[in-house]
Amino acid sequence: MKLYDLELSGNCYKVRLFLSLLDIDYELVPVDFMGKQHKSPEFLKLNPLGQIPVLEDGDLVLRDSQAILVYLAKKYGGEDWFPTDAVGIGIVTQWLSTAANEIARGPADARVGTKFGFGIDVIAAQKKAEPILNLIEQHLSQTENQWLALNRPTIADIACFPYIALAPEGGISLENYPAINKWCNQIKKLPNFIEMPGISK
Ligand SMILES: N[C@@H](CCC(=O)N[C@@H](CS)C(=O)NCC(=O)O)C(=O)O
Repeated sequence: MKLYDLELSGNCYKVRLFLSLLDIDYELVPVDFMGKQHKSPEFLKLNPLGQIPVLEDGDLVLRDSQAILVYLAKKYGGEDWFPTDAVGIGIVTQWLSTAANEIARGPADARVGTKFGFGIDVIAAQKKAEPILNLIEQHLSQTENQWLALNRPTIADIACFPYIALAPEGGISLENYPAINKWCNQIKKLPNFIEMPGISK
C-alpha cells in the first residue's frame, strides 16, 4: 500500500494517523507540493483534482482523506471504527461531511492562509470556524458524548481531529474550549498515536 503524502497536510496526517492506529505497514511517497508535483501529468492520472492524499492499495487508487478512512476502516478495522448498521453509518458520516466542509472551510483554511498564504481570506475563515467549534464543544460537553460519534473512537474523530488541533496555527485559540481540549488529549492517548508538526503528544 502506498500513501502519496505531504507531512504538513492535516488531510494526509489523518490518513497516516489512522494507518498507525490500525498498525498497517505502507510505503510513504512524499509529494513535492511546493514544486507542484501534485499538478504534474503523472500525478493527475492518480487524482484528476490534483490533491493529496492519494492511497494506492493493489489496483485501487483512492483520493479524498474521508474516503480513504472509510476504505481502511472497512477493509482493515472490522466494526470498531466504522460500523455497518444504518444508524452508526449515518452518525459517523455526518462527522465525515463536517470534516470535509465546515472544518475544511473554517479552521483548515484559516491555517492554510496564515501559514502558507495562497490568497485565502483568513478573517473570513476564522469567522467560519467559530460556529463549528462551538457546535463540537457543545456536543462533547454532554456526558454521553466522550467522542464525536457513538461514544467511542471512530473515524469521525480521526477525520475531524487534525484541523481542530491545528486551529491555533490559523490564529484560532482553543483556550475557551475545554471539552475540545479534553477530546484532543483522549485522541493523543490512543495506542499507536503519532504526531505531526503542530500536533504533539
Ligand atoms: N477533500 C480532500 C481535500 C484534499 C486537499 O485539499 N488537499 C490539499 C493538501 S491538504 C491539496 O492537495 N491542495 C492542492 C489543491 O487543492 O490544488 C481530502 O479530504 O483529502
